[in-house]
Order: sequence, then structure tokens, then C-alpha cells
Amino acid sequence: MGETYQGDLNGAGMRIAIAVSRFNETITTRLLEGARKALERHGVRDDDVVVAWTPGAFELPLTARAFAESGDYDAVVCLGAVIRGETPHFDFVAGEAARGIQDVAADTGVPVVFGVITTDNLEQAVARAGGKADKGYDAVVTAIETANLLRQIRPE
Ligand code: INI
Repeated sequence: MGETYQGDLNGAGMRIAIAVSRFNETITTRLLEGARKALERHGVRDDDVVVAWTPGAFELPLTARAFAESGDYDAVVCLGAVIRGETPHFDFVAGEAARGIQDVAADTGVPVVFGVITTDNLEQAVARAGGKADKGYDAVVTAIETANLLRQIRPE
């Protein structure tokens, strides 16, 4: 058997960009708090983190692309909340955000993490943004692990 690659969760020295949407801000602010907690716990310095606020989740991919294409970041984390009860175009916003974020990662080779919660109602969103679960925290852990995994597979 050949190599087995696995990324660790040490974020020391990493530069991380976060794009977070202002739509459903009470939820996305909690996601950002969770993200910051994970960054601190995994050794990423506060000075090595930048945050950009977008109007909505639909604008996350374009913003993530600007960060990824700059070459300045080890990973980009996208945070947002799309709540079905509040929009007839839920599927477009959530679907395009997911596809767009994945496109940025595939096009640039930079890990771009989908920390966008998609729920039927506000209660479910609260539960995933620091209630029962913390998808902001999880998104950062995924970003660090993926960045470290890629460093192993393609050492600079
Ligand atoms: N944006 C969100 O981030 N979450 C939502 O639930 C949402 N709803 O309900 O419509 C939403 N819409 C705005 C969208 O992301 C864009 O900002 C807008 O369509 C302009 O491009």
C-alpha cells in the first residue's frame, strides 16, 4: 500500500479569510463567533484572520474567489444562513451558494469551506449556530484540516 494522507488540526502560521453574509445577521454573527473560537483553539493568530461581510449568501462565492485568487490565504471559510421559511427563492440562493463555493475551490485549488446553514426555520438555524451544533466552529476545523491535507499531497 502507498501513502496515507491525513490533515492535522494545527492552524499555527495559517492565514484564513472568512466571508460572512449579513442576511440573517443574528445567526451569522453566531457562526462567526464559533469560527473565531475554533481559530483561537487551533492556533491561528488573530492578525492572520480577515473577515469580509457580504450582503447575502448569494454573494459569498464571488467574495471567496477574490480571497482565493489573491494567493494570500491558506483557506477561505464561507458563513451564511439561508432559511426556507423566509424566501420563495431558497433553492436558488442555497443551491447557487453551494455550487459557487465549490467552483471557487475547484478553480483555484484553495480550500473553500461551505459553512452555510440551510434550514426550514429560524429555530433550526439557532440550533446549528452554537445551539446543539456549531457550524461556524466546524467550518474552521474543516478548513484547517483540508489545508494541512493538501500541504501533504502537494508540498510547496
Ligand atoms: N440571503 C441569505 O443569505 N439568506 C437568506 O435566507 C436569503 N433569503 O431569504 O432570501 C438571502 N437572500 C439574499 C441573497 O443572498 C442575495 O443577497 C440577493 O438575492 C441579492 O443578490
